Amino acid sequence: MAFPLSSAEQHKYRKEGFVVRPRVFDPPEIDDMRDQCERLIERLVRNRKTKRQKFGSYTFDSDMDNGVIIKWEGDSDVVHGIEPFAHLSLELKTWALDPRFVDPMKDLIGTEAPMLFTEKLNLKRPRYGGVNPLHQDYPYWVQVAQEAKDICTAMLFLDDSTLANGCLHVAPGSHLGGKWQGRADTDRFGSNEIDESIYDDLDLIAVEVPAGSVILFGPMLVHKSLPNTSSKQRRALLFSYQPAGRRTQLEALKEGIRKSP
Ligand SMILES: O=C(O)CCC(=O)C(=O)O
Repeated sequence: MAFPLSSAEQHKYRKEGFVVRPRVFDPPEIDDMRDQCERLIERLVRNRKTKRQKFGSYTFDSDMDNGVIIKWEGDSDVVHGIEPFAHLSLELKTWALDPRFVDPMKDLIGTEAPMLFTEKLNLKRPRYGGVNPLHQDYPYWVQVAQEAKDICTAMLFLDDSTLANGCLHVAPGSHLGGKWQGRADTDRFGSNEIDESIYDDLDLIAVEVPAGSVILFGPMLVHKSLPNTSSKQRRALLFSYQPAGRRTQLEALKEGIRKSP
């Protein structure tokens, strides 16, 4: 393996629940991915005028012709994100198979052949990009995946990610505390969001990273991100892997099983 986890990274992952690898991809590679992402978004949302539904903090639009969920910034025409999308872009699917993603996943998941469970493109557009509320991925996935506990995510930042444009915040060690308590003041989907008022001693750190950096984390890590109040983009690709042969998010969508955040 060319990019396995070092023993220091394995230690940090066990203790804190995440690992940061700065500048894994170089600027021309990031340019290519940004370009593919923008083309895909343009193709999916051009002239789209379908009914949207609000669940928890999100506004959804299910595009079942393309097998993709589009998340919008409320009722605006600004896209918040899409999922899953590997079946819609051979180029982005090929990037997801890059050993810089797959090699560390072999160590994290403990499998020789990690395969994609789902893929998200999260956009925080300048001045519009909204919040991703405090959550663990596990409760969203537990009804969709065959073994949600085995899914790990590589989040690649396509832009410099700062406090101002909505970088990721993580709670080190939070993955060791089981499932955190969800909101009781919203719909069933929204109850997957963590009730922040219960955890007033929550210790979140902001992970500011340059474009091309990757954060690796598991399904129990508590994390969130804030709105983009800057004039700069904050785009990120999240590739989530699991052992081969298990149901994917796309298959679950086609079978009518619930969506994820
Ligand atoms: O894009 C972000 O900042 C948040 C990512 C995340 O937590 C998610 O999509 O579930």
